[in-house]
Amino acid sequence: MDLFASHFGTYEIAREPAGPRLLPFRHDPDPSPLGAGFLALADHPTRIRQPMARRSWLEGRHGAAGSAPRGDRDAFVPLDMEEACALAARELDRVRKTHGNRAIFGGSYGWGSAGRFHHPQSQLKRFLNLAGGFVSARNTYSYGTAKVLLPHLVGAEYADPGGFNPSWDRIAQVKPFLLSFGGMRLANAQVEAGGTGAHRTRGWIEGFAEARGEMLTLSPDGRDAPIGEHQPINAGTDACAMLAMAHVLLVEGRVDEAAVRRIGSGYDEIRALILGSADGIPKTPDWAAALTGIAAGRIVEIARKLTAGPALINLSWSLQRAIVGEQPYWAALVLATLSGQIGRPGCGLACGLSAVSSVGNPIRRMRGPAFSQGENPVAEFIPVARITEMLERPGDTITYNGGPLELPDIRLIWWAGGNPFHHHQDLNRLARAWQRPETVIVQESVWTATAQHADLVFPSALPFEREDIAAASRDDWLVYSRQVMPPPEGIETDHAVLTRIAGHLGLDAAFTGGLSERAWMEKLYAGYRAAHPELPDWQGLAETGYARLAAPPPDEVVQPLARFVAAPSEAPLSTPSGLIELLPPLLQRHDSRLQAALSAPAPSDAGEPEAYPLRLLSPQPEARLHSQLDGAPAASEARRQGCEVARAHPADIAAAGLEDGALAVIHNDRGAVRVALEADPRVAPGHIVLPTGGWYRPEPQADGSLLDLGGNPNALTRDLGSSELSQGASAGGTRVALRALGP
Ligand SMILES: Nc1nc2c(c(=O)[nH]1)N[C@H]1C(S)=C(S)[C@@H](COP(=O)(O)OP(=O)(O)OC[C@H]3O[C@@H](n4cnc5c(=O)[nH]c(N)nc54)[C@H](O)[C@@H]3O)O[C@H]1N2
Ligand SMILES: Nc1nc2c(c(=O)[nH]1)N[C@H]1C(S)=C(S)[C@@H](COP(=O)(O)OP(=O)(O)OC[C@H]3O[C@@H](n4cnc5c(=O)[nH]c(N)nc54)[C@H](O)[C@@H]3O)O[C@H]1N2
Ligand SMILES: [Mo]
Repeated sequence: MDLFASHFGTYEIAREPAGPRLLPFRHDPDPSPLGAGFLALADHPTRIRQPMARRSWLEGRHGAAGSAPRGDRDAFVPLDMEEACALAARELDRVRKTHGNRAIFGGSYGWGSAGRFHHPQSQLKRFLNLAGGFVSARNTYSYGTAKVLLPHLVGAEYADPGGFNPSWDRIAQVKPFLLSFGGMRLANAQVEAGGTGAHRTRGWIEGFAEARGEMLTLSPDGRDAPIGEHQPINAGTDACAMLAMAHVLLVEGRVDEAAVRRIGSGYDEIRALILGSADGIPKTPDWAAALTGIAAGRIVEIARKLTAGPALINLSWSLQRAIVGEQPYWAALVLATLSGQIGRPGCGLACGLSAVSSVGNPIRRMRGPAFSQGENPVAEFIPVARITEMLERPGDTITYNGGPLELPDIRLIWWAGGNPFHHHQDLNRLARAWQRPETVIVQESVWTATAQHADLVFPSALPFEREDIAAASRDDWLVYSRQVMPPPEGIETDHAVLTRIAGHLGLDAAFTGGLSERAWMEKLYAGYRAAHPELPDWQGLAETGYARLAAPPPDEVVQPLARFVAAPSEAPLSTPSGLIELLPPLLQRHDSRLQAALSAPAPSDAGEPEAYPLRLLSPQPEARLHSQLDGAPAASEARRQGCEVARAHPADIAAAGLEDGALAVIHNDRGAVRVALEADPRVAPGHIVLPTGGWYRPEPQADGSLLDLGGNPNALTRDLGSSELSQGASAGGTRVALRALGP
């Protein structure tokens, strides 16, 4: 079978006289319509068709008085491919010889290709490593805060997303009371890094409902609840609700103290904190009601359910993608521990059920090699979301995970397979800091805002214009992704472009290893076969088009943390105490913001001016993958009058003197964004929902301010870092106001 693999899943290629089409994969029970839209990009007007250079940079005038800043869209000139490659090689060589490889930033975060070989970040990093290395970026925008926090609470073995989650089949069996903070958006589960053969999340959730499982979603947006009941909560106040629930358990004698002390360290301190003997503020349901917007009686009722029978608390990843996003993850662990649910089958705590397709899926994982990046001789890194600070304050020191971290002095930025001018917070500030390096090189297929902010742009073949091996590291499928059509004349794969550039540095043989693209794929596949001998040989794979691992025998699926809870001294955690750290000393010592948040929990938007009445939510877009597929039909259909849609409660729209469907401006001190309004009673009053992915298009206004016509929420978000512990991405914790679109 001829298949195409994308982050939205697998598609069958129908080669028809009128041209190729992508059809749903017959083995996928819940295929996403979105990936089929990929082909619309083939000759889309946003396509980059040849190498381009920014004129003032080319003429050696970048930064000089009167020359256009990066981001000026009209300042590009076309280059011949070989000429552009020679230029890139010369510039890299100049920077490494003048400033050292520590002046090159190659973190290149982003969701490039689903394929293993053409994964653009891996391609770039292999090339840069051969050229002497680069400053890298650590962690993800997705889960960067939890990943740094969780090792302090439960040990490094549970740092990864879903590390201690029970699997969906266990949840289906046990049918716990499922209390979900942030909900489970089915649109999010359509996506998986590296793709999937079968979307199963909808099936699990609907099966849970049919079996009369009870799910309660606490979130500011009613659309987050796929089944069951929805309870509105103010964004950024989840930890307050959780501690108040813990308060109920403590004062009603629902906590088995001996059991908690057996598996947790710091119980007395936590108890003092919750009851208020530490700071004089008991974290009662009344205290939480004012902050969360949930009636005190309702908090009591929910808390009681957590000890009435089996219960599972789920946290969406969005909760930790916020200012002091450590707070709700920590509080949830405290609550799950006090309620006695940790380690019970199908119960306890879960992170990100439905965040992406794989989470909770009871499967064997396809293991195999990635395209080898080699070794990076440069040790310097930044936590991925500290990019603006890195550019603003070279040589300064920030705090990260309990220690100091010096920010490098970057002269050259090189990006392939990501869109920081979509994904980073406070884009107007990033745009200013981004002027500082001497050179920015970007490899892209389409004219994203990042490509527009580059000096040298290389066109890249799109994923359906090349072949690859796709296998999600958390999935049981492997797909031979075929070339649907060749790239347009003059456009090559990232690998081919980097091979040319490497040639100018004498590194091409080392870069390709003497192998063709096809030979690399066969080599990677051989690695998968070594890990899974039951996979067919290359010829067999070419015939079927895919391979899938058999399901694990049920007794092989263990409940994470069960062994530890059964015998903590025999199977200790890797924390200092060997137990769950309910209030680790490090968290309290090293960071004033986090310390404040842990000792006196407050909303994540604390510190934002009261003049901005609305909390901004910026969830993942339903009709796109971040900024990708913006040119496909689904994304255009989701816009109104060509504008991204923001949803708010009818009362908030009326309070701003506006109405449903109106074009409007969302604004604060950092920026302003043009949107079309949708009045939606499911959005809790005091919030506005603007999904990510709109193409940042700042337009100078008469008063000198910038209005983003593309509707990207990151023109408004605060770029503060979750805390000085994890320095994670902080989309949550931003306040905004609404006004009519000017005359
Ligand atoms: N406000 C706010 N901001 C957020 C979030 C949020 O919740 N709120 N979420 C954050 C999260 S979790 C994430 S993961 C990030 C996502 O941010 P990104 O991953 O940066 O977003 P994408 O739009 O997927 O960018 C991928 C880019 O790679 C390009 N590309 C794809 N394939 C290839 C290829 O083969 N070669 C090359 N050269 N390029 C390719 C695409 O055209 C696209 O422009 O956004 C973060 N930003
Ligand atoms: N279709 C589609 N799916 C995707 C992606 C995509 O771009 N498109 N991106 C993928 C990626 S990279 C990632 S990391 C995952 C992210 O997965 P998540 O982090 O789970 O997804 P989000 O959509 O950011 O947030 C989910 C919901 O959390 C709620 N929420 C936000 N803040 C708060 C809060 O403070 N409290 C509570 N209780 N609720 C809150 C919002 O209402 C939002 O709808 O999604 C993946 N799935
Ligand atoms: Mo993500």
